[in-house]
Formats: sequence, C-alpha cells, structure tokens
Amino acid sequence: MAAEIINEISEWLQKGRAKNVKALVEEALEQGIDPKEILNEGLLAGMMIVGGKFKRNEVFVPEVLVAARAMTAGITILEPKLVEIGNEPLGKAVIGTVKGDLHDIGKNLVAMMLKGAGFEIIDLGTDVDADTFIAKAEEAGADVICMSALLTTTMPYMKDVIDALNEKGLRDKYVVMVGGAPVTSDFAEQIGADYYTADATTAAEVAKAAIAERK
Ligand code: B1M
Repeated sequence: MAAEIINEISEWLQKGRAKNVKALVEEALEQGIDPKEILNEGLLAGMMIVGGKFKRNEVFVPEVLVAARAMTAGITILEPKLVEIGNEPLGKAVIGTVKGDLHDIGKNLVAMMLKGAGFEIIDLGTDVDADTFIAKAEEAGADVICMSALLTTTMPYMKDVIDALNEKGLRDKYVVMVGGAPVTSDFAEQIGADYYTADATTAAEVAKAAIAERK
C-alpha cells in the first residue's frame, strides 16, 4: 500500500502534476507513511528520473520546470513534518549567476536538481558579486558555492570570487562548482574551481559525491 502511493507520487511528479502530487502526499501522511520515505522514495526519486531523462535529451527544460514545481508542491506539505522529526539536509549550497550576468534558467535548473538531491538551497539570484557569494555562504554555513555564467564576458568573474575566497582564507572551507554554456573543465581548472559540470543533473550528482567525500 505504502509502496503503491509512493510510486504514484513519483509518477505524477514526473508528469509535472503538482495538484496530484500535493493530494497524494497529504494522503500518504494521513496513512501514517514516514515523511522521509515520501521525500526520498517518492519526490526525490521522481525528480532524479526526470534529471536522467533531461541528461539524455528525452525531456527538455519545460518538462523539468513543471516537474520541479510539482516537487516543490509536495515538499511544502512535507516540510513541517520533516522539521518536527529533524530531517537534516544533505548539505547547504549557495547558488547564483555571477556579476554582470542576468541569465537564470540554467542556474534555476541546477538549484532544483540540487534541491532534488537533498540539498538546502540559498538562491542568490543573478548579478551576484563576490562579497555577496561569500557573505551568504558564511551566514548560511554552506558547504557548496555554485556559480553559473552564460556570457564569455562574465565567466572570468568566477575567478574573482575564488580569488576573494583565497584572500579571506576561506577557499578550503567550500566545494566550489562552476557551470554554464561557455564554461569548460579546462577553464574551471585554470581558475581553481573544484568541479565543472556541463548539466544540472550531473551538478547534483557531483555535489552529492563531493559532500559524501568530505564527511
Ligand atoms: Co542571452 N545570450 N543575452 N539572454 N541568451 C546567450 C547566452 C547567447 C549565447 C546568445 C547568442 O548570442 N547566441 C549570448 C552570449 C554570447 C557569448 O557570451 N559568447 C547572449 C547574449 C549576448 C546576451 C545579451 C548580451 C544580449 C544583449 O542584450 N545584447 C544579454 C545579456 C544580459 C546580461 O546577462 N547582462 C542577454 C539577455 C538574454 C535574455 C534576458 C533575453 C534571456 C535570459 C532570460 C533568463 O535567463 N531569465 C537570454 C537567453 C534566454 C539566452 C539564450 C537564448 C538561452 C540561455 C538559456 O537559458 N539556455 C542563450 C543562447 C543559448 O544558450 N542557446 C543566450 C537554457 C539553459 C537551460 O541552459 O543556462 O546553459 P544553460 O544551463 C545549462 C548548462 O549550462 C548547465 O546546466 C543547464 C542545463 O542542465 N549549467 C550549470 C548552468 N549553470 C550551471 C552551473 C553549474 C553546473 C552546470 O554548477 C554550479
């Protein structure tokens, strides 16, 4: 019975049907199913399936966005229960598009996938300067700093953020991840980032593995 409803949650999430997901999460809680099981086996598992399809070009940005909206609808219902039982997030990540850059679609996808992987996300938006990245990461006690850039003119600013982290003696405290269409793994290596990933799904997988390695 529990397996059936959890499977349905995952299926509706993959179809992006927020109302169905919300109703089923409520029903699952009424049935006394463990909120963690609903989160991990229903919502997050469904989002990982969507992520895999996105990576293989079987679904595209609009499908991922509606699935993420359905995931958020479910998580909103679960959140008070998870707080009650003290469900710890996997880690905390600050994410933003760097200074001078207003593109946010890819950054939002990365944020959603990280959330789907179990991270608490502090989304700083677009046009984010080094001081803000660092101040917010420090304030939140973040584990990961994620930077996105879509312009060849703004991607060098990622190095400014890493330089500022070094100047403050904070570089080793954080896993620094970079991405965005013009960014490459060579560039990431040159500027001293820890990881470059080409897509949002891989970013979530890599962040998860990096945190597991640190703990
Ligand atoms: Co702009 N734009 N744009 N634009 N725009 C590009 C990037 C461009 C390639 C178009 C072109 O000329 N062919 C070009 C850049 C050229 C260059 O630098 N070489 C360009 C330009 C020039 C500009 C303006 C300068 C145009 C102008 O005003 N003259 C201007 C700049 C504004 C600014 O930022 N200061 C501008 C403005 C805009 C809009 C506002 C109109 C709009 C943005 C809307 C928004 O984001 N809310 C826009 C758009 C939509 C695009 C294109 C068409 C699409 C970008 C996008 O959202 N892609 C783009 C052309 C293109 O890429 N085909 C273009 C979909 C998204 C899912 O992909 O962001 O790459 P992407 O994210 C991917 C991966 O890169 C990765 O995961 C995602 C998917 O899995 N990823 C990460 C992203 N961040 C990551 C971080 C990670 C890991 C992975 O770790 C932390």
